[in-house]
Amino acid sequence: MNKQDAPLDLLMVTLPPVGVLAPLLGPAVVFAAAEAAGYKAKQIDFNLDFFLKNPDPIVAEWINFDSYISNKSKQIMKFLEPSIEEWVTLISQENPRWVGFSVFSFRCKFILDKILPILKKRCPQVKIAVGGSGIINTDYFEQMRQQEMIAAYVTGEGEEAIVNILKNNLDAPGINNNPPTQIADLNSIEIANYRGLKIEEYGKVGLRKSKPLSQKYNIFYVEASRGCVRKCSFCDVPFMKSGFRYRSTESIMKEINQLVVEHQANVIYFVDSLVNGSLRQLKELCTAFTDLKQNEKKSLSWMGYFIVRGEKSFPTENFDMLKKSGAIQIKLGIESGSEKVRKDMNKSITNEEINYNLREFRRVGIDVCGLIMIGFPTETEADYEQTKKLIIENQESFKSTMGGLSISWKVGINEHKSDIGFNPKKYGVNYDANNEWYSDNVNILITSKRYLDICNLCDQLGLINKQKYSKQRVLDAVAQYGISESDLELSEETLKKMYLSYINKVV
Ligand code: B12
Ligand code: SF4
Repeated sequence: MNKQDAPLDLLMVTLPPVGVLAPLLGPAVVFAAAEAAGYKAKQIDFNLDFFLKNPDPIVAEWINFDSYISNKSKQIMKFLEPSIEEWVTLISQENPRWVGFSVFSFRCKFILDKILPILKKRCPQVKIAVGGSGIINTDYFEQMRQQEMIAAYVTGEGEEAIVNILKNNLDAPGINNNPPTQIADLNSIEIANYRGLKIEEYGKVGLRKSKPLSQKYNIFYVEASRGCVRKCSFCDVPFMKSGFRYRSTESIMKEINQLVVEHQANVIYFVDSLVNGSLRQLKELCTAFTDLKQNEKKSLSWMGYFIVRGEKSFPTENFDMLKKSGAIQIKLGIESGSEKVRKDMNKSITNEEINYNLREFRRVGIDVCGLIMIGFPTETEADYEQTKKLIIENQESFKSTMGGLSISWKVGINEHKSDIGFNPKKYGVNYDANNEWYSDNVNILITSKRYLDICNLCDQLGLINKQKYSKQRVLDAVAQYGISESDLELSEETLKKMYLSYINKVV
């Protein structure tokens, strides 16, 4: 039998909900690894399909959908049910040996819960593997495995795991709760393969349709490194992608050249946890970008995540180097305006270092998106005020088309593979009857009050909050505690008392 007639070994599927700025990298590299190992594979993006088929307001609701807190699930299901039917039909027509669901974040669990029972019923012969950053609560996935809803779940890197799965070697590292190992040499990984995806639709559908940004930019994700050089207490990267490793500049540029030639990429979005983990690699990359732009007259820019560094390790000329190489947007991990809170986060950067970075990015003209976290368990009202102060003092740095702030509403602790998730008591964290965490300083009411307050501040200053949750979502969450929008205007002290009286009553 030639390969064309052979049965399909793997159908890789991108599960919703996730953005559609560009095709996701995770499934595309797993797909590439399966093909390189000689398996017959196809890939499809159910998430993009949902964007293409549904109106903007539904997509807007869906993209920020969080089934834990939203009361909108019935409304969403009306739009999802027909899609789920079609997706299951498509899988049954392809009839692969394995379906590989790529689970981008914890939010995708909702859709898994809906699709798996239908798929199992209609295609009992198809084996199901799940992998991706969303595989955090291994108890849940182990239970799904025991109920035979899935045959394999993968924690950690998927390139070697998928090959073991296709060999039916389910005792291999990273599969079904076996501890993952790490790929030491990132240069050995196959380059992402987007074959079969509707590449031309990304960045242009749904919410993006009306935005001129997307017409100008043809964005692709690239990964230059894995892991991180720091260990912030709220972050799962040190546990999920531990050990900082990076690819050679040659291998990265080979991928970028391919994206430019085959897909006319003009913006590279580095998905690494940080692009300035290795200063040597960053300098090499900047030189390679500058050369490519100059020698081949290519219009190419890039964006990525950045850790704040002091002037000694990152002098001012480095900011000029970033600009010259085509950096257009940097996501900067600031988290809090309070040095004390950042210390508790194990992120010991000073306010002076933050100000230095913001000043320099402004000087050279690179947009900054500041990553801010409201309501860390040790954050007092005075600490929170310092965060507001930092934003107000540096507002000019966040005023740009691609910049702004990304303010997260609730610090993820439950089920999180982070120091705070493993050791909540160390940070004074307790749980209430709704399984929401609280501490002496912070609870869901106080976090919500601070969050809405800081969103108001952004509006007043004309800054965009990139990670905007709808106000309704926050109000839905506090309504469980009998708290209305006007109650959130009460003082923190009063809200603390109301919260304590609620939990004491319930417990
Ligand atoms: C780029 C990115 C984004 C972008 C792009 C998403 C998009 N398409 O628009 C933006 C900024 C929009 C974004 C948004 C969000 N993100 Co985000 N994002 C990332 C980031 C930085 C990179 C993802 C990536 O491409 N990685 C590189 C690829 C190669 O790795 P990978 O996806 O993990 O895939 C590997 C394995 O997981 C595995 N694998 C993947 N799929 C499969 C499938 C099978 C079958 C197998 C076997 C293996 C396998 O193999 C791959 C290769 O080793 C990650 C952090 C990180 N460094 O990974 C966070 C991350 C994925 N995001 C995260 C979150 C929480 C979010 C948000 C929910 C934040 C929020 N509160 O709004 C939103 C939700 C998405 C949305 N609404 O669009 C979390 C997920 C945590 C979790 N466990 O749920 C992460 C891990 C960051 C973090 N540490 O907290 N995100
Ligand atoms: S928050 Fe950023 S700097 Fe801190 S450990 Fe996570 S990825 Fe690294």
